[in-house]
Amino acid sequence: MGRKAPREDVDDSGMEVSEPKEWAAGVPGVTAALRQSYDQMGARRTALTLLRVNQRQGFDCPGCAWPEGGKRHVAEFCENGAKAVAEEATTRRVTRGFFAAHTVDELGERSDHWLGQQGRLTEPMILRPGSRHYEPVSWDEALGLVAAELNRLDSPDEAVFYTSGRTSNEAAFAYQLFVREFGTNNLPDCSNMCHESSGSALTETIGIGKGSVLLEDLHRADLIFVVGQNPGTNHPRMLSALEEAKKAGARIVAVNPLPEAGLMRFKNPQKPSGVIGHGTGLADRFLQIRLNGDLALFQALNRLLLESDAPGAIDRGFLDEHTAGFAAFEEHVRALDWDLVLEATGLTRGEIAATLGDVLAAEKIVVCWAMGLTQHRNAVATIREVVNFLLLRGNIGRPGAGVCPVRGHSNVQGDRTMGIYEKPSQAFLDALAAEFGFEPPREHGLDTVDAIRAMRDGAAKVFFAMGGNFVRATPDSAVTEAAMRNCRLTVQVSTKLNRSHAVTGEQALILPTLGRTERDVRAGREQFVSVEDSMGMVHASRGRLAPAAPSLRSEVAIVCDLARATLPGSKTDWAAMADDYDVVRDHVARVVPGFAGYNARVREPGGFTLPHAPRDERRFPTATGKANLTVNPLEVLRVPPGRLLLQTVRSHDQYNTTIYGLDDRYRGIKAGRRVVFVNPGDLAGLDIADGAMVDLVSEWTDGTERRAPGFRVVAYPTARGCAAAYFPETNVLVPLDSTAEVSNTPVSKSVVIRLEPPSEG
Ligand SMILES: Nc1nc2c(c(=O)[nH]1)N[C@H]1C(S)=C(S)[C@@H](COP(=O)(O)OP(=O)(O)OC[C@H]3O[C@@H](n4cnc5c(=O)[nH]c(N)nc54)[C@H](O)[C@@H]3O)O[C@H]1N2
Ligand SMILES: Nc1nc2c(c(=O)[nH]1)N[C@H]1C(S)=C(S)[C@@H](COP(=O)(O)OP(=O)(O)OC[C@H]3O[C@@H](n4cnc5c(=O)[nH]c(N)nc54)[C@H](O)[C@@H]3O)O[C@H]1N2
Ligand SMILES: [Mo]
Repeated sequence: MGRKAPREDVDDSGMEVSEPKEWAAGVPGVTAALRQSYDQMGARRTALTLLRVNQRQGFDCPGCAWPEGGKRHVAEFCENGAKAVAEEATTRRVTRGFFAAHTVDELGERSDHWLGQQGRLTEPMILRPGSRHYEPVSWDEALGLVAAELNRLDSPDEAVFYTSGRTSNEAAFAYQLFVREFGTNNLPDCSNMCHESSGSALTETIGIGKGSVLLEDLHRADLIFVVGQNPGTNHPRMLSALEEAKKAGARIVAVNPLPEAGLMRFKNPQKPSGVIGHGTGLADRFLQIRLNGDLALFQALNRLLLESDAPGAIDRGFLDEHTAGFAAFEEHVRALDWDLVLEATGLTRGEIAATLGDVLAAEKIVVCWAMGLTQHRNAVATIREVVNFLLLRGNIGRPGAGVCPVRGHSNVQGDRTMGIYEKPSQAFLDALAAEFGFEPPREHGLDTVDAIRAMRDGAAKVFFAMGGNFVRATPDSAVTEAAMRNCRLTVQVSTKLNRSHAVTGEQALILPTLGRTERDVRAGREQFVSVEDSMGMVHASRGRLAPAAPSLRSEVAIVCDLARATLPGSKTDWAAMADDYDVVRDHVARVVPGFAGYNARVREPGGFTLPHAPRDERRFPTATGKANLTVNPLEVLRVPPGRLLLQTVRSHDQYNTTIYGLDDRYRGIKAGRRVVFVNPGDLAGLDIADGAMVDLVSEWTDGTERRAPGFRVVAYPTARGCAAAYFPETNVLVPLDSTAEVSNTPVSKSVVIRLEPPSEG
């Protein structure tokens, strides 16, 4: 198994642009995945590893949080899952020699792609004050330093503990316990930038911040809305579920400014017909909505439902028995202004009326959504309106119907369940206090945006990250980077090199950890971890590969070892937890509702499903004891003349800030990432040619401007007035203060920009 040299850093000079594709997956998907896997790990390891993904005795795919389903195919993975695995199972290594050869400043100048291509981190490294090179450090010294820096803070609230969503349940539970014993609720996580808006809206309206459907509900639905989501790239296995639903007679409505490939046509690589045939045309209706038009769309549908004289247009019995707030909701929606609806959505009345026809013909409706709904200023209001829409026809709490926020990171939902939350409930804290015999802090902690503000202002001095790539994933890159540099100590528990290792506090540590694919042996016994998918199913994950390097520690062990170093007086059995994850799970079973018998049930084939009161019993544990209909004012997001509304999206060749490659196959982009997709009609109006080079300049309400230089304009069939470009390159354009109401999520999907001639040669 030969070690492959990393590809050279690539510029965009060889970029090729062609027509976007109408179909997704099929043979080109499999070929692309295998090519990258061979490249990263050679043929034998590719075969061994990919066959273990999502199998009962294997590991959970680190790609997305889409559930596995009952019958598993021999190869239960998708192109992008395979890329996620290859990225972790790569045979390339970052050694002490690498750090001796590159200063941190040099690393800071490299692209995200290049950094990721260097391979797996292999030993703890330290950047000492004043030094420009990381050097090796022992685990004891590294953890001792973190403990010393934490203990010299004036208050535990001067430390921030971030989590990305790959962390297992066991590691997450131990981590939040350590942080709370230390004395703070400063537990921001990637969820703050992701589905926080969904959690906020759902908790208020149905009493639990999670989706209410299982995989079989999707299979049984009559009508499925896929709103603000690009499953062909980001949740490819969801396409199989949609295909199955269609075969059973479901209609699918795609709501998106972009005609995303997987929704238009899908070739299932797991089936012979998908490999050679024409595939399934998934979406029956495509509503090419303007960015941020969804609140208006669902409010319009709700008004039409209230006005309809079709029998059973709304479910009176359900509304009377199970909901609160109908009168105020009805009054508000009946006064809806159609002109505003058409302006906000960019759709015609005919399109909306036809969609109402789909709705009236459907007994069971599921609405699926992702970042296209959650990352707007009024995201929470929009999702509340989606809930109104479902409640009107009793579409929550019965088979084949419900809300389906499709999560991102493979265990982002489980991390929250385990207590990774800056606003924990008092009941959760009471349970922790009872189990572990300490008084946890009760005040709310900092979320991601507030943590950046605190570091910027010197109110937080130690930053600790359990995974992720904080400086790249967060908005307002220049502000965030300055905030990180303002810290006394920044610590990254990571598998791969990224920009957060190069933009550091006065001192910095890299603590290398095992990934999902690797065998985890503690005290001579093989351990396994567990995760919760997007539908509340909890199951075990066992790595099989030999660890990337002998000195890697598991996340559970790192947390427990750090806790012992930091909290000498702790009564918690940290050493026992580190050596036997069953001990962690026994604690979880007594603290977290729904986990009784955790150790036994997680060992059953397929794991177990967490309880969900609205789904299981049509019980809504909200403040009113009922499902809440809400009033959501409609404001149209108006853009000044000559400006566009920019959304920042993922290409087909990236996982958040990890850039696998430089192609976006479905959108017709090859060998480049600095592109901006604009409607040809808008380009004509702006007098800018397809292929021109421009700077993107964002304009914020306080008069400040931000610039991302050097993008190639691509004429593209996006909705009028709307542009799209890839993150993280465009994060520099998103102002830190531009966040969603209630959820405080950065507004990454509606940034007002203008296109300017390039400032640099
Ligand atoms: N391969 C791969 N898989 C991933 C990820 C990855 O980066 N790569 N990331 C993971 C994570 S953490 C997450 S959160 C998910 C993200 O999954 P997605 O939410 O699918 O990711 P985005 O690329 O942000 O795509 C947003 C989609 O919403 C549409 N959209 C944007 N604004 C609006 C709007 O105002 N209204 C409507 N109706 N549509 C809109 C965009 O055109 C696009 O299709 O994927 C997860 N899975
Ligand atoms: N403009 C804009 N910004 C966005 C978004 C957007 O749509 N637009 N999306 C937002 C969303 S939805 C999300 S979820 C965030 C993502 O934010 P993050 O979760 O912080 O970012 P990732 O890029 O997923 O993190 C990648 C890094 O995680 C580490 N890693 C990978 N696997 C493991 C593991 O098993 N253990 C540990 N300890 N480390 C590991 C590797 O070192 C890798 O470099 O970004 C957000 N930022
Ligand atoms: Mo996410």
